[in-house]
Amino acid sequence: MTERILIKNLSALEDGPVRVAGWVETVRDQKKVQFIVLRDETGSVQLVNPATRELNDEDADSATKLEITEAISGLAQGSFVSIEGDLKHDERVKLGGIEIKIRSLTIASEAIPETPIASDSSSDKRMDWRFLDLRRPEQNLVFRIQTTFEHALRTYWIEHDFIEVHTPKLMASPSESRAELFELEYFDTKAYLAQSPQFFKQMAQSAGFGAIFEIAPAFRADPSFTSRHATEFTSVDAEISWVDSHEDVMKLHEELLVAGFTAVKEKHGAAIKELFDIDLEVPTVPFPRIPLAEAKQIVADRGYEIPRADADMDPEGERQIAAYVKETYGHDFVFLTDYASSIRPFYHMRHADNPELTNSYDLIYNGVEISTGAQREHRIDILIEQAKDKGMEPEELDFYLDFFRYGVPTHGGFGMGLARVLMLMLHQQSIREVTYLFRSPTRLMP
Ligand code: AMO
Repeated sequence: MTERILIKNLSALEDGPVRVAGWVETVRDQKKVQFIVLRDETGSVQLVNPATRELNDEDADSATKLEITEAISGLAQGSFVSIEGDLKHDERVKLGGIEIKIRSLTIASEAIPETPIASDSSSDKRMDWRFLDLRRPEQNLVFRIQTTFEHALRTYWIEHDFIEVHTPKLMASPSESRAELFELEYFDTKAYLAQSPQFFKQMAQSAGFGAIFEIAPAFRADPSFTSRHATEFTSVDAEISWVDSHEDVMKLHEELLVAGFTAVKEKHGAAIKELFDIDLEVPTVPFPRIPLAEAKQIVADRGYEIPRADADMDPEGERQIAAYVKETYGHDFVFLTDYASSIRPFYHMRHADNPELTNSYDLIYNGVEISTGAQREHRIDILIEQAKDKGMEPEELDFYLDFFRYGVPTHGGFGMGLARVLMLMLHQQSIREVTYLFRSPTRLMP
């Protein structure tokens, strides 16, 4: 059998025999001629078949032609077929200026004619039928972009001597807080699903790994239904040794994002414009940095009062500060820095001259938090004090505290939600649109 050609590569070929395979998008069955639009994972192409409606003694091939015609007449949208035929360039063909005249057709799998979802189906219905929803070209592009983005991050990390780690997702203790924790039976004891790789990325610092990264699932038993929360999400994590402050972490973070966005723009910029009508911008460095207290004042001056002054920015506050940053610096990203220790985890280093503040940041992109980063407290006595300060029992954390008892460099890092980056990059309403299979308090299927 001739080699299968991806549809995107057809236009570069000369007229002649080809084989393509994919699923049937539409069939137009006219009396004298039949048209199929066939789509594969790279694009769509028009197939044409001059219809043979009855046997003709003068044509030795008429039985085969009749069979093909009848097969096409009965083809349901969504069926997967393989076609051999003759490629012809023809400017009059609207779809890419090429057409394939069918010589043979093999049906790999017939679809049920009634498709369960349509373009106006609700998001929930589409999620129920995610495999069909994913056939949309926009969805296909999302996951190509994700692949390119992750590849670019990995390339950056490898070029900068990072080590990739795979930390366990089954844990004996919570990694972030007692809230939002999935607990499960683990033989005759309890286990928890990792909320982040936090403790184990810090362990790598004590192990002398220097700089590490991980892209892996994280779990949060978050009962809320928002556009930015999932109960399982892909977390992009990095941790580096020998930082002087969170500034070193932010520098890494922005360089990494520039690498990711540059690769996505180069490879998919035209498709993003075509399918999402977005001119993707590669951010410039340095990203603006604003201390959280100052950001809250800016937002207040714009007339928005954050509901709890002692708390984190709320979503509207994030939108307001992003609007300010866009107007003032023309930038889509902003680091909000120096969060109050009262709203940060015990492992964040506090300011030497003001323990009320931490060496930490959140990164906001197009008005939504995509990441948290910090310099970590590496001095065991202070770390224990900070844990107690947060009402934690140091005994429970002993395995973690050991990492700091046998020598550890200064260090810091960040965790970033992959789906949030994609959602904001592609102006989507929710992370569920850019998550392969979304998990929420009420969604465990498919
Ligand atoms: P944090 O809890 O802020 O920090 O999480 C880091 C980033 O992970 C993403 N994220 C989520 N994405 C989807 N659904 C969720 N339920 C969800 N929760 C978090 C967000 C968020 O900014 N250990 C620290 C990071 C660090 O300091 O290295 C941590 O987990 O994009």
